[in-house]
Amino acid sequence: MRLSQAYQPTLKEVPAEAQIASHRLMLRAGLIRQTSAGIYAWLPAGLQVLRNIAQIVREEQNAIGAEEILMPTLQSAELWKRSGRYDAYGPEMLRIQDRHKRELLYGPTNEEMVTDIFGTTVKSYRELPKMLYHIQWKFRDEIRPRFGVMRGREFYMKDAYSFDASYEDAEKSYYRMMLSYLRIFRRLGVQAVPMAADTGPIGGNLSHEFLVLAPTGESGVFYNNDWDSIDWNSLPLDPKKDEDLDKLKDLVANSYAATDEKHDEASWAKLPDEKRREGRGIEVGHIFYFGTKYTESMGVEVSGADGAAFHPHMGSYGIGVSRLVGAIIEASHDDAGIIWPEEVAPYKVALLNLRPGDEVCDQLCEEFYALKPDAILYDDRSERAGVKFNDADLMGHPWQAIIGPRGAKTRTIELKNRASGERLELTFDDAIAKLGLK
Ligand code: 5CA
Repeated sequence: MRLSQAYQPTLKEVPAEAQIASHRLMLRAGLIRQTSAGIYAWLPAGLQVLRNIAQIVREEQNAIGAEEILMPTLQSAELWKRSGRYDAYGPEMLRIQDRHKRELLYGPTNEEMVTDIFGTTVKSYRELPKMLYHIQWKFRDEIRPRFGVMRGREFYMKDAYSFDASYEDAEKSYYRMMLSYLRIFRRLGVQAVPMAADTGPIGGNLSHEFLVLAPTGESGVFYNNDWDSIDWNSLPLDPKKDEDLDKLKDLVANSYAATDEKHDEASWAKLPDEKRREGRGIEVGHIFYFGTKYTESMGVEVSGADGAAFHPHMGSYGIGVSRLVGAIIEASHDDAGIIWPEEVAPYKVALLNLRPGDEVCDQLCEEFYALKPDAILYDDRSERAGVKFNDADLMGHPWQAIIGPRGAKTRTIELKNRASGERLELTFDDAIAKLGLK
């Protein structure tokens, strides 16, 4: 994309309404605009990041055998009356009436709807297990929406739902999902630690939240630093193998991690000093096992091997996709701007032409840009070099390729790594090889 043509309205001033770095940077870099309290429009670069995150989530969910569906945002109040949650959910639920005076609501989550769909389509234990997910907008009329997309009223969530024949099977689905989550967060370039959690209005008795470690997080966290070093994507754990899921369960049970709400001083005291890590975290995911809570209340049964009907066991598993955009920035930025992890960045490379109008400079830039226009944001604006450097740092693409009139004569490019600040002077060919653009 050519920046001279791109719709990326950056702000020079620091927006007064934004209290935390990610919110400020998302507004300044032109990723989002607020349209009303807690509701945002996503501009091209922000939308690209949102899509990149959703795509990684999708790939890792598919890898454990979950199947994607798409349920609507609007739901019938009837469904929620069947489960008993219509009144229980309270003022966070946005309730709507249609022209026939039928009660609808903008879905805050989809347990009822997916249970109903499952119940009308799956009849036998032979069809189990089933794991369905969708990535869809949700609405919760938060009393105090704040911190930009971190606590919005309308937000984008991946929610998955598992259906199993027994507690044992459901527990396997739960840990299979946990492994998928650990892999997702690692690919997103953030470190997220699962911590035992309360279940709140979703219900159930087995639950973990995933916290991304960031100094501005809302929760205090205490954890064993073994969590820091595990690369979940290269660890040979196979989500299809029960014994590997048992290994994960043991690992979670034996590596202390808790938010301040659940922190247990006695267990913490047993950890040697050098293993203890304290910090703050942002909740980016939450998983629940709640047994037959919804299948019972909504009267959903399937027939068992012995012919007798039973209520399938369920779990639900959420990831805050839009919140993650903010959380990633909280975990990865500096005073100059955003530092995007490679897999989520809107573009891999910002190409800075330091002297538009200089024939040699323009030519080399065009040659570079033509290699992969989808991966390159080409700053071809007639701005001063300083402005381009600042904007590139603000927007946070993993690499900056800097071409000036002097270097252009010898086909030399300067590469700057946004995260480390490292600078390399390379020939054109070496630079494009280094960036994998060839
Ligand atoms: N039904 C379950 C699992 S699918 C559920 O709704 N869980 S949740 O309430 O914990 O939400 C899942 C994730 O959505 C949270 O971990 C958080 O990352 C994100 N989330 C929740 N509320 C908001 C909000 N107001 N703004 C942005 N993200 C949110």
